Amino acid sequence: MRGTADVSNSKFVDNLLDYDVVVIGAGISGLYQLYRLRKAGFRVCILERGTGVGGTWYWNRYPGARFDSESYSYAYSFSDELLEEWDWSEHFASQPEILRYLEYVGSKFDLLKDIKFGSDVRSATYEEKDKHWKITLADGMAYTTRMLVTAMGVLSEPTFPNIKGIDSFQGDFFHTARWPKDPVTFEGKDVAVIGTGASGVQTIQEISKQVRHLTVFQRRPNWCSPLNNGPITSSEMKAIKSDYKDMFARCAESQGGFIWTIDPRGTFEVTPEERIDFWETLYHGRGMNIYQGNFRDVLVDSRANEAMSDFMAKKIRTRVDDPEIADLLIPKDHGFGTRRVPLETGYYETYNRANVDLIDLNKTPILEITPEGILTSEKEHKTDQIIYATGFNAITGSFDRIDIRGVGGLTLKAQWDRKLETFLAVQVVNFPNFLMVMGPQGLGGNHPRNIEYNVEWITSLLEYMRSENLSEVEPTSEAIRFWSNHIMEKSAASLSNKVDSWMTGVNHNVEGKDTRLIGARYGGSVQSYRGLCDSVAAGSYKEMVFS
Ligand code: N01
Repeated sequence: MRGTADVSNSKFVDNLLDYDVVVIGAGISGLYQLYRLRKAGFRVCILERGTGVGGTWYWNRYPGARFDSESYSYAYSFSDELLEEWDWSEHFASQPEILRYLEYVGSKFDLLKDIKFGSDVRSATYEEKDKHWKITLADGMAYTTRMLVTAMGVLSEPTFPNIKGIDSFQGDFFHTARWPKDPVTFEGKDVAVIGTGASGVQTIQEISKQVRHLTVFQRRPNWCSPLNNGPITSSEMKAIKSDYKDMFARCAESQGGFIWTIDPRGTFEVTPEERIDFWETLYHGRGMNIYQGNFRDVLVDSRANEAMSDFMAKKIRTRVDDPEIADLLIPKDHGFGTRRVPLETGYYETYNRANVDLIDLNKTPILEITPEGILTSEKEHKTDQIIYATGFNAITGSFDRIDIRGVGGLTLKAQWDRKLETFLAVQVVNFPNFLMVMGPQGLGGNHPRNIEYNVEWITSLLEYMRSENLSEVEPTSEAIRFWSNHIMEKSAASLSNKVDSWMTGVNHNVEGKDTRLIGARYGGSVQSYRGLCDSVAAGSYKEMVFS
């Protein structure tokens, strides 16, 4: 225990504090965390930087933004009433529909009254003597709270490329993750897009139909696979509703929390004809089945991965008319599924359009952004607008922008710069009463499924502390070591750990993030993660120190 073990006098609820719990972020995580904690009787509020709910789906309102997991599997499951009331219009809902859904959730559960919008949290300091957090906003407002829960998302700090002259551009420019609320007009415009990750792909395929001319600046192509979206008829929605219970159970049993389950067969355990037939079925099936429902060895065995990548390369060649352009769109530096697979609708055919050009930045790198466009080593590409689809300071970026100080004034950034370590992706040593929904070293996969689990686990911990009259919690160093080792074991086999991507913590636009961070995410299955978290709770949290 830290300090005086005056357990008998300490109470979780301290009326001198503004809150029992402050949650940062009103996205899918924060909204549910607020709902749960309020239901459990805690004094809780959300501090949210935006002016509305939605988090990811509030900020990423770029053209073409939509779910690429099935809408019904990627929404909340906690309320039967909500499941019954809400009808999805498409298998993969677009951003406006998703935002409407989250706004509906906010109103239905009367959450808005406890959300302080426009709250840009700049610092959070743990005041050891009083065992509470002091949180300060950009406008100078300050709050005190016993517990601080971050619900800030894994991908919420957008990054612009560090290219010379970026501020000199005189036209309109946008980042996909900071898209304006007012409509942007593309008609009659020459537009440049930098970045070909999942956001770039969705944007490019959408706006290519509207712009006068589109120039795509590609550094590394990704393996994209068809989304195969479609409307949901009322009878389909009825069937989906009647299957919700089983569907969520299937998600909980899958590797990543998706409705797709990895096929137990090995790639070379079937005949070549069966293999191709299977891949054809996946390619023409919906969403992530090709990524999450493929042969068991595709993401862990190089030979299997190469065969799958060859299949995907052939698909690109058949869909893109110009063989040289097709070749540019085929990844050479990584195999299928080792970086996040963007899901597309006519993306490859975009490059058959007369108004679209693809620039290979490996051959002709960008030298600078000029007032009128983008200067590569070959020429200046004049343009009216630039769209940066250049990704995020992922995983730790949302923490880095806040001055978070734990025991002895140590900053979280300094601690994580030395070594990224957490316990169960929820807690950090030296940072008492600090809890994270979907923190670093946590599960990727189907976020809403994992968010709901995380939120419920955190709520149970706080209820336990209240019932035991405990006012402070922190993980032990042994627990942290255990989790780090466990992360390494679980990630060892995955081919994606050998590849640079946001999932391995790499972002060349952010100082200090240019090397792979093995263990930034949990490589085990949903069951394995939940099993461990459940056993910690069942064992009365003996991996933590309380006071
Ligand atoms: O970001 P990214 P994103 N010069 O980091 C390029 C989720 N998501 O926003 O690959 C030139 O993947 C960079 O090039 P390279 C999903 O999990 C979900 O697209 O580093 N180019 C890359 O092409 C996804 O994985 C949905 O060589 C530069 C791109 O910018 C995650 O969000 C939709 C550059 C960044 O790609 C992130 O996706 C969208 C530079 N200086 C996203 N810097 C759903 O549908 C960067 N790039 C749910």
